[in-house]
Amino acid sequence: MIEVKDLAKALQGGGKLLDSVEQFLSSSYCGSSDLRYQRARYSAALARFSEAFPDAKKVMIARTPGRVNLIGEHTDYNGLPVLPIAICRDVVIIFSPRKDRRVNLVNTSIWFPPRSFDISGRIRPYAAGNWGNYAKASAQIMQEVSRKALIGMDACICGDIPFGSGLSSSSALVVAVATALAQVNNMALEKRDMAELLARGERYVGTEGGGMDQAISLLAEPKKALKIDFFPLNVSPVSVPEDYSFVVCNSLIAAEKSGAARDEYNRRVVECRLGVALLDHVLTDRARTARNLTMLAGLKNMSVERQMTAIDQLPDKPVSIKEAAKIIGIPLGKFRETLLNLRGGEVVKEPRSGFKVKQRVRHVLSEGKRVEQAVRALESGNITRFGELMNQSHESCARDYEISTPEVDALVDICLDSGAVGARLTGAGFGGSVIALVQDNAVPDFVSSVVEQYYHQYLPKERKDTPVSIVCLEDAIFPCKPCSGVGTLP
Ligand code: NG1
Repeated sequence: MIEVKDLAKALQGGGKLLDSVEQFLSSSYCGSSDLRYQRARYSAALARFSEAFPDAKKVMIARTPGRVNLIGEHTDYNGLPVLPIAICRDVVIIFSPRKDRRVNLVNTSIWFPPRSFDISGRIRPYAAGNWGNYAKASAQIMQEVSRKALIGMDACICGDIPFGSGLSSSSALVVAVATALAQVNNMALEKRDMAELLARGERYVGTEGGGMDQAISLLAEPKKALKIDFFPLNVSPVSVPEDYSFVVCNSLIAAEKSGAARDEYNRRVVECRLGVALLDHVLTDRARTARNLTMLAGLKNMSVERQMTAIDQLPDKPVSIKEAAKIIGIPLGKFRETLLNLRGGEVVKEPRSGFKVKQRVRHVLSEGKRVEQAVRALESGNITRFGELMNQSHESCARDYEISTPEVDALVDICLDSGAVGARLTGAGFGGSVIALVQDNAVPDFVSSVVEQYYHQYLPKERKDTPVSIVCLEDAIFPCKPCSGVGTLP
């Protein structure tokens, strides 16, 4: 642990911890923000920590980055790969162990009021949408895997990942709190195990997410994207072109994962499960040998042509679970239950109009292929091809998976018109951010053009309810290079 006073001195530019603190801070930025900014930010977090917990004299720090996914959307929970990078925006947690089981959290942002709870094997969640639920999610899963009763901590959180923007601020928070709890309880967990664990843990908040966000926040490497495979989790670093930036452009349409977007997300999960059941039926060979397909990933080694032939046999129109059970020829009761019950305990409502299976499966399988092609394009330095694949991915997300919005589509078009080699929505969708691939020396002109066309012209005209004038544009549009994953001090 480090003395609060020594940390404060180092953040002011002096004292015995200066070198180690500056080295730690520098892992937090990738050129778009400077050391001065990080010092000011950490100083504010330390001041807030000391104000809330004046008796704590020694602390530890962890930082966990947000991410942008370059390609591979809604593939992770289907067992197909993704290709994200960690970004320079992160969650910082300054913390100190307690003797009891209490977790006391304060936040430097007024949007997130203090939260306190006790760690136990069954922590009751706050109401949906409460930021404290992400900390509870971490505490509950960490307790689940520990043989002893975990002790709590006093902690201050300071994040600069814009929330509701598809940049995974929620998983960065989950990883930050879990990392801190692991430290104060001397739990030695491999990062890969922790990533799998926290993917499961975050389902506490009610979304049946895959494992991309937690994995990249923990395992990211500077200058590399990570191709992540699932079940089991496996990561392979992929170099990205050094003279290009990934520019994040927030549509400013909030993708709140605690509300309607969560229901839409979970519905996609059920649609994919239904796809698995129906494909298993149509692919069962003439000898009636069942293929035992459990995930869409089970079809990943099929050629594109064979995948398309299989998809062609799925019903064109949306299907109800009753209709699907009839097609497959199995009893309805158990089938409905296994499809609609999520692992976090939520039950998905069946839409009156039925589930759109065919187009969802078409997106997921084609997106899985695009990730493989995108990795090959990067490895061979074919940036134009990589950009084309980003554009195709967006098209598939918008048309088949229906996770875009008119604003996000308009922003993608504006990005391409402003000089991006490729542009697409990133993350769960339903609003959130677009990621654009832009050559470094073209970034300033690109940013001016998008600011003018989208933030000054399009958005105020189309969405009078979105207060662009009070948004800090540096938080809405910023270039990124791949950053490192979780860091701790000492
Ligand atoms: P975001 O954008 O952070 O809500 C979600 C899931 C990912 C992945 C993407 C879509 C969580 C925590 N994250 O990300 O696992 O499925 O959507 O590719 O649910």
